Formats: sequence, structure tokens, C-alpha cells
Amino acid sequence: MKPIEQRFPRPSVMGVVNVTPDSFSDGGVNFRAEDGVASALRMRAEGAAIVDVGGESTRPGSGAVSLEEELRRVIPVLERLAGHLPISIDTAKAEVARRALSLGAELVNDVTALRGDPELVDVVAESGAYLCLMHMRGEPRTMQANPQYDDVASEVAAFLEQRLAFAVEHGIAEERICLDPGIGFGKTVEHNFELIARLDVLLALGRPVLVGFSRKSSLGRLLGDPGATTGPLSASLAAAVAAYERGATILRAHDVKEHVEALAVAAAVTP
Ligand code: 7PJ
Repeated sequence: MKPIEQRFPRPSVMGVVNVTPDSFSDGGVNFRAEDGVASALRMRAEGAAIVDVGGESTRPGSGAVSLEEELRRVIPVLERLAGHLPISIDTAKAEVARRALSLGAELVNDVTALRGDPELVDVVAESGAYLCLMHMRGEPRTMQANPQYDDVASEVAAFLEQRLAFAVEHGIAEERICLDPGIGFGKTVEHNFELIARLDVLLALGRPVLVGFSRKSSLGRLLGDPGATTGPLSASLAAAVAAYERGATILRAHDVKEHVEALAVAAAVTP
């Protein structure tokens, strides 16, 4: 087993395939299994290091999806992709992760950082999969209601340090884990940009950092639309490059080709 930063060297792009009717950015586009499969294969051809497949929308205000429905959404896609490209499973449910890992997924992306399903930590530990631990304040249904921090960077880092310790105590090798500030998950526009500006606080934990700023509403709001629910590609690319230059390793993005191209330039001018 390679350490995660060798398997996914800086910068690596993680493509996003939401097999959901309602995700904020690509809701419905990949809801049919064949569309999800085609998107994932296209992203791989465009240079994604890994593709993140998820069946539960975590956009602000969204509710939970049953286990049966989540399996019904993602398993047909994973079955068809098995062996064709590196897969990440975006889930908080142990059973979904178990099935995805048995179909060859190599990374578990859990936006609850192992707080959602008490069995998930053992599934990851026993499988030897890579793991992304993400910071979220609150839960998707309510997280954007007036989030407050005294010092967002150190509070997010303290949370992730604690979740990292929890994962390691339960048998997941530290070298398999990356950390994610959770852009948009219980944060204001200012919080989200401060987290990138001060990414060094997160990097000080010694783990590779994953950042997902692609299309998020804070980008549209920064550009002057207070009611924006998404952000444009141009702003997504700038955010990804900025995060990379501040030390991020994996950039999670919907527009894979453009992110791969922008990051290739950013990497070429890195001293
Ligand atoms: C993130 C995520 C993120 C990680 C979503 C979307 C919105 N997982 N899942 N990090 N955002 N690890 O599909 O872009 O920022 S849901």
C-alpha cells in the first residue's frame, strides 16, 4: 500500500460524479447509471486521478437518503466502472462503503469524518482503503444557518486533528488519510476564503489536504451575486490553483479537463 501522497501526487484532480437528482452543481445530469458511467470515463480520459461517485446529495438544506436508495443509485455505476479507473466512494454509510470497496473502490470520502455511521471506521480499517476526513459544522439540512467561529482555520484544524486521531486509534494507517476543510459545509463566504488563505494551519497536521471549491456558491457570491447557489468555472479554477499553491494535494472538481490544464500550468511555474 502506497502512502496516499504517492498514489495521488500533488496536484491530482478528483472528478465528481453525483448520481443524484438534486446535487447543487450537477444534480440530475448523472442520475441515470449510464450517464454517471459515461461522465466518469470521460473524466478519467481528461486526466482525473480518481473519480468520486456519490448517491447522497449533501448540498445545503438536503435531507438524508435511505441505504436502499443510495445503493440503488451507486452500485450499478460502480459495477460498470470496476477495473476501468480509480474510484472514490462518497458516502457516510458503512454498507455502501463495503459494497463499493468490494467492487474495487480505493478511497472512502466521508463528509461526516467517521461521525455518521459507527461501523464505517472498521470497514475502512479492514479494507486498507484510503480515506478523506472532511470538516463539517452541523449537518447539511441546517449547516448554513449562521455559522460562527472565533478562528475558523484553527477550529477546523483542531476538529480534523481529533478525527485523524480517532481513525488512527481504530486501526486506519495515518499514511492512508487525507484531510479536507469542507468548503461550504457550515461556513460563510469569508470563512471559506480564509480557509484557503490559511491552508498552512491545516497542512501543519502533516497530512495531504483535499480541497473542493468547484462551482460552490461562495464563488458566485464573492463575484457579487448574494443569492448565488453556484459559482462559475473561471472562479473555480482560480480557487483550485490558489489552494494548490498554498499546499493542497487533491483538488475535487466537476470540470476535470479545465482543472487538469490549469493545475498543469500552476505546477510548471512552481519553483
Ligand atoms: C465536498 C465533498 C468537498 C469532500 C461535496 C459537490 C458538493 N467531499 N462533497 N469535499 N463537497 N471531501 O458535489 O461539489 O468539498 S458535495
